[in-house]
Amino acid sequence: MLNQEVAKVFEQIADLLEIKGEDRFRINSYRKVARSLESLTEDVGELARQGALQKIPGVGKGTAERIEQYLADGRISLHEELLASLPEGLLRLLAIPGLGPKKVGVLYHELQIAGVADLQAAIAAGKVEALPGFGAKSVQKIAEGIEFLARSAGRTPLGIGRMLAAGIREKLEALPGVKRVEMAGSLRRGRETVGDLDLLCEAKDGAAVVEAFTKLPEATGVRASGETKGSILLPNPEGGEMQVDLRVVPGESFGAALQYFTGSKEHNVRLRELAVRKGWKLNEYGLFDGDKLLAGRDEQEIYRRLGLAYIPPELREDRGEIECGGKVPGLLTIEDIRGDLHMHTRASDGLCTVEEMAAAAKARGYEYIAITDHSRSSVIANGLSVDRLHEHVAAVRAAAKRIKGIAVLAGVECDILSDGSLDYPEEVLAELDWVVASVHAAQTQSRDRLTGRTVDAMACPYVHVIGHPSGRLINRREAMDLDWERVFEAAARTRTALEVSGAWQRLDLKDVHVRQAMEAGCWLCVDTDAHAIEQLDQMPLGVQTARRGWATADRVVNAQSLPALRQWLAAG
Ligand code: DGT
Ligand code: CA
Ligand code: CA
Ligand code: ZN
Repeated sequence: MLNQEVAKVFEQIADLLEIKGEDRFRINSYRKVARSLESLTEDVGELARQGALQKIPGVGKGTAERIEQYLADGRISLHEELLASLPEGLLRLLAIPGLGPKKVGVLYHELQIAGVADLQAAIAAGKVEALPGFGAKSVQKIAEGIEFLARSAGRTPLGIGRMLAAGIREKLEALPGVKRVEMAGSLRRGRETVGDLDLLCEAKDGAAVVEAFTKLPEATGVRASGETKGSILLPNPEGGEMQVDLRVVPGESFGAALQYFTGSKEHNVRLRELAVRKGWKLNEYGLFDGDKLLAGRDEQEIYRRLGLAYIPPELREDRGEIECGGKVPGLLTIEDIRGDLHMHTRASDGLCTVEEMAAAAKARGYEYIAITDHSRSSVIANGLSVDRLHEHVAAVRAAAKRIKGIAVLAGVECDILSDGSLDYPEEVLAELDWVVASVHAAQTQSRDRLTGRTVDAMACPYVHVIGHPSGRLINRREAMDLDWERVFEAAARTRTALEVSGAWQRLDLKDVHVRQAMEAGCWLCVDTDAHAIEQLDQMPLGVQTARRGWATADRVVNAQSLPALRQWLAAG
């Protein structure tokens, strides 16, 4: 479906019109179309074929023609005209947290600012502060936003990296003579962002594989091409290009190469030291005693010969995994996951029905799910009033009775309001099977207030888990400034689980916070926050993040059987 793609173009048209200072009505009409397309469940292409585009809320004759143009040519003239009429750098300004199209327009018209460098110079010269609608505080935020962007520059969220790598991997696997293809590097370790994509291929004729690799139609450039390695560039949906490194090795050294190219560099340094201490040598071809190959075909064998248990890729960061001999008993695996306890339906901002979500979860082998739509204060997410919540809960319970083979818990994702109170009274929350409490607004309060809000929410006996506890969006929005020690202490004391969201934009808690939460004795809940059935497949991202924080299955609520989960709930 092209729905999201077309929605993005309309969103950008609205942004560009707003930068130009066009009238509000026109800007809003394009934004409305973008919103409708985002939440549309039918395929926009299908609607166009039926001549039914004008059924989409906000779409009139002119807009329908623009959508048709996009479907036919992959472009919209108005969009291209707007892009051509403004400096390219203005769009990059929009990515800065704290800067919207309206402010970008003011910067452009008043100070002729056309890109990030201009903006930095103008801030340094004190010119931005003096503009109407800016002020010292908002300029400070913008300056921090620029720094934040610079720090994340060049790294891409893991979820996007995995998607791109999976596409290339599939094509390589189909080539003649290719035995297998594995992901390596930060991608395999499950780091939250990746700098490039590393793939390793087993084949005899390296040159032929590399040649086919460099000729892939999606490659927009070739960085290197040789007998055993090649490097290409792919268009990155996050902007710019993404480098993919491929190495081709024979079977007898595949395990050694996989170990070497998985990294991390720091982990590998420690491993080589262990080898040297035994008088051996470790490199990408194998583990050697003089000329004698001790291990090379099999990655596990390398760890075994070095006197270690097999160290899972997620732990290979030199964060103590070597010291403990590679043993983390009970480390969470994807097979441990029994259910998904955070997802949305059409009742709020999801795209599917309760039945569709339940059937999809059942197909994924789950024992249970919780339906957790938004609460009333999340207005843009179509949050539920108390009356609508009651109706929805009745509908979820009725659906749960009809659907066999999976338990469906009636839950909610309840906003933690700016004063630390919850978006529903306690007696309403008490009726639900499962309550996720999340901060969705006022995320820039002081550390003390933000921490207090989260801690207050955990004190409510009907709150089972804190959703995306840090509120960060990878490469987009910084985490809230929380006193994590206080958060973990309260979570452990009140037995409130902390979410490890597998949603690719979030991965929240992040790995190091998972580790601290584990040390503090907290419970975790690894879930997906799915807004559509395909997003249930983000669970491995959450599991990898939890593993990077050394999470064990015995402390993950949704790694418990349904009876054990019910006991956990009953224990209060
Ligand atoms: P990234 O791409 O920045 O997200 O991080 P990585 O870990 O994927 O790093 P990358 O792509 O530069 O290299 C992949 C792995 O290959 C790395 O984790 C360890 C190994 N490697 C690469 N270059 C070196 C090196 O110069 N020395 C050592 N010991 N290992 C290296
Ligand atoms: Ca890499
Ligand atoms: Ca690389
Ligand atoms: Zn949610």
